[in-house]
Amino acid sequence: MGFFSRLKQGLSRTRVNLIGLFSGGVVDEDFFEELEESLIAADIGYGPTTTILQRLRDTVKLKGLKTPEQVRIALRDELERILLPAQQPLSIDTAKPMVMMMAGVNGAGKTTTIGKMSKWLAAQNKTVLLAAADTFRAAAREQLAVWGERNRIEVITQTGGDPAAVVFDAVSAGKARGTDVVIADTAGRLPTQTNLMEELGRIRRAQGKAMQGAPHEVILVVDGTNGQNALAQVKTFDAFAQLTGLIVTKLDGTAKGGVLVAITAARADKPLPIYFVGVGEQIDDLQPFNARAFANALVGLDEE
Ligand SMILES: Nc1nc2c(ncn2[C@@H]2O[C@H](COP(=O)(O)OP(=O)(O)O)[C@@H](O)[C@H]2O)c(=O)[nH]1
Ligand SMILES: [Mg+2]
Repeated sequence: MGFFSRLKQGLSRTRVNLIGLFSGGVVDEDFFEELEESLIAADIGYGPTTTILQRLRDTVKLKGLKTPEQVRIALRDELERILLPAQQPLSIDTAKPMVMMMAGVNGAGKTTTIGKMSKWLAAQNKTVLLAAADTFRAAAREQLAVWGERNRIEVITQTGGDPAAVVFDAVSAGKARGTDVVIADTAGRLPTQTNLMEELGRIRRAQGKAMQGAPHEVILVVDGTNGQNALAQVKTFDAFAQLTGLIVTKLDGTAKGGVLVAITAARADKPLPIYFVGVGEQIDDLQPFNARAFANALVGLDEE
């Protein structure tokens, strides 16, 4: 199955809601009410939903749209418009090494995503060094080591070490060796765990001590099934670690997808790139985010 079909399948919860709505009938007040409920149920959130509906009503009037199918396309255009600022490619040639730090709650998919990214980078002939700065659990180090082996990439680790020391070593080694990209894995933490959130700042600064300007990217990995909770994660991780981008995982599961719209709408004044989306546990299940493909999948339209 191709990436787009998997994404569409992943977002089936949302689609089922919306598709039922678009399968017939007339565009009347009941239609808009149902659409409102569906958008909120898809994790888009109350504020963005209100804005979307207002603009859709205007478009319906202005263009004289009559059928739900026409509204479906107008909704797709509206979702694409909101999502477009988040479509920005990850540039890896801005520094050498380009240093990337991954953060997020436990189980978000940080380590898996690093594995997938390593393969993606290797495919572009980039050399990669991984820093196992999730020093809390031995299993976490081993998990990263396995991904490293699979991609023939070295992992800098330290048994029971201090995560700040691990990233310092890794960035220094990357600099000395002329590595293209250094990726630091970090332990999962909740926005409410203030000490751990502050530690993230410390890990961040240790990279800057090893190389001026590092880390060049601080990426929050968000579990797409976390719904509106993802908004709180973005806010707190940004406050403590100055995020430069997002990766949203697990869009192949029960995720309702609308959270990407909610996040992007909330950050309209300061757009945060969504570099990649994860659509499975396999190494190829990571793809650059595309606003139009995503909007199409959300409303159940085939790719154009
Ligand atoms: N279905 C699905 N599972 C994923 C995806 N990304 C990660 N996972 C799974 O989520 C679980 C936690 O992932 P892990 O990388 O260990 O999370 P971490 O704690 O943030 O490092 C593992 O079982 C992964 O296989 C994804 O895109 N789709
Ligand atoms: Mg991990």
